Amino acid sequence: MSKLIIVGHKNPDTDSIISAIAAQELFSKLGLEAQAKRAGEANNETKFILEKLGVAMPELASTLNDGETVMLVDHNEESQVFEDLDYSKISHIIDHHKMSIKTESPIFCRVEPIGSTSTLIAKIFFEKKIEISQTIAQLLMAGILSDTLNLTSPTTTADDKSLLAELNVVAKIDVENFVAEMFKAKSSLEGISVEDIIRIDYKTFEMGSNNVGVGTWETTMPASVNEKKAEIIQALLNEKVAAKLDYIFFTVVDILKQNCQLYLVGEKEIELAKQVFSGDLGDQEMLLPGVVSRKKQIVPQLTEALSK
Ligand SMILES: [Mn+2]
Repeated sequence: MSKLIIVGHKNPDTDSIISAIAAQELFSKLGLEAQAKRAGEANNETKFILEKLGVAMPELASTLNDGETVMLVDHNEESQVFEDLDYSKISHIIDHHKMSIKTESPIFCRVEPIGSTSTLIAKIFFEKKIEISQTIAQLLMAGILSDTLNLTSPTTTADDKSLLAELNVVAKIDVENFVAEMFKAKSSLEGISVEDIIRIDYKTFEMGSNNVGVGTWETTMPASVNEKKAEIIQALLNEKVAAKLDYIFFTVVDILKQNCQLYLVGEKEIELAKQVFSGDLGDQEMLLPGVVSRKKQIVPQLTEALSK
């Protein structure tokens, strides 16, 4: 029998790591040999959650061994897949992003417009009536709360809310306290360099004929990041050149105030931002009230403008 390697996207966020761990549990209980891996260094929020719940960090994904196939969780875009992946080995996708990847043969695929991949894994547990351990229920709740910013992101659906409540019958956590601790860990800059700030939640996208990088830093303390704005903008400019990007953007999302500052590194970015968004333009930045989701409120709008 082949072994299923389960892995989330590069620059992994909490949902990407947790959905792999929970999928390992789910598919093992369904009788497959499954192992969760990660496609990069985990962030401080994810480290906090796994430590608190006593769960081991998955090992780094690498070249596949003979007889191994891959389940992609929380992504299906080529630019986000771990290095060294043989695309013919993709056998499953579980995701909540737009479809992008082409596979060489038919695969198992479950994609829904839902707040997190963790929500989707929880849904499959309940549909298949597979028993969920307390730890897995707690992990899945953390994944949902992280990706939906405690159910406030516009990506949040009714399923996220109802499955979160259903999971807590088993998980038994104090959600408000847990979320406050998670967001504190997410906002911590301990051990984080300026390069880390832009890399930790960073994705590249094809928009029309343009390659565009969009980094995000979600925080309850935007001032701690804004202090380093000049250095961050320089690091973004370096990345733009190194990766031959047409545009690079960065958002500092204020989780509590529900807005973001869009950092604008140069004239091209300023012009595009003026065309696409209606926020107040400041010094190399634009304030976007109500904008917290890269997936719903930044990327589609930029893509539309750059595809004309
Ligand atoms: Mn996700």
